[in-house]
Amino acid sequence: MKFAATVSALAIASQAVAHYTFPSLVVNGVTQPAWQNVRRTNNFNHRGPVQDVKSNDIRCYTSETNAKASTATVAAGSTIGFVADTPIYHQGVLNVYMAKVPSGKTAADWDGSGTVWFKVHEISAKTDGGNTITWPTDNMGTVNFPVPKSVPSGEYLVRIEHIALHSAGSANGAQFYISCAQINVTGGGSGTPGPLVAFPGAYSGNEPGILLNIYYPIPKTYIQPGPNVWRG
Ligand SMILES: *[C@@H]1O[C@H](CO)[C@@H](O)[C@H](O)[C@H]1NC(C)=O
Ligand SMILES: [Cu+2]
Repeated sequence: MKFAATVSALAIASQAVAHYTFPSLVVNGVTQPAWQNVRRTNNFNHRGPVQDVKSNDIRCYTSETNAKASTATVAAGSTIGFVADTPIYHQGVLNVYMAKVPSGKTAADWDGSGTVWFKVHEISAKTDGGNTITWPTDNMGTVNFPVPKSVPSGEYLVRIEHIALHSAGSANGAQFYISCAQINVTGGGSGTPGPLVAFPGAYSGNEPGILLNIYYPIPKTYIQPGPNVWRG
């Protein structure tokens, strides 16, 4: 009995601290050092989430660090990725967005404001009409995705978000684990990425994929937050 009580106390403690960040970019198959190409986020120590979708931290979560990173060169059409410091722990879904740096700015000095972000990747929940809901991001340590082949060449911010939904049944309960990388795309095309959204602005917090109880009743379907993926 004593042993069981200790084990469950430990399980609760590890649940409380088991947050995560996405500090590393994968470029040409090589995982770069933490916070080299990714702007160091406010939560680099405590690793807690953003829960206010209307705050500026919903964009890159750098209001306290004001961090800049070094810009990685990547070819259009190639695969890049983010690596989590701890495999994704909470049940949830994932999106990756990009935003082109406006002329006159660099990825290192641009804040990503404006209606400029398009989605390039998503990993949603799997549902079957109400019997089960499963989470393909569970235990994922690396999130790979293609830089669309026809994206115009130039510098971009790349923003990953994992939306943890275990407490999403009440307002501001969903937890956003976010970071932004800086890349320079070479060999791009003449595509027109879209639809474009702003952060904050993309989410109201009331979306059926953000404000929901994932446990009971089991959702019949799941609607991924944000615009459709632009594939170039
Ligand atoms: C981005 O790539 C272009 C083309 O190779 C190069 O001219 C430019 O200097 C690069 N910029 C950065 C910040 O790496
Ligand atoms: Cu957590």
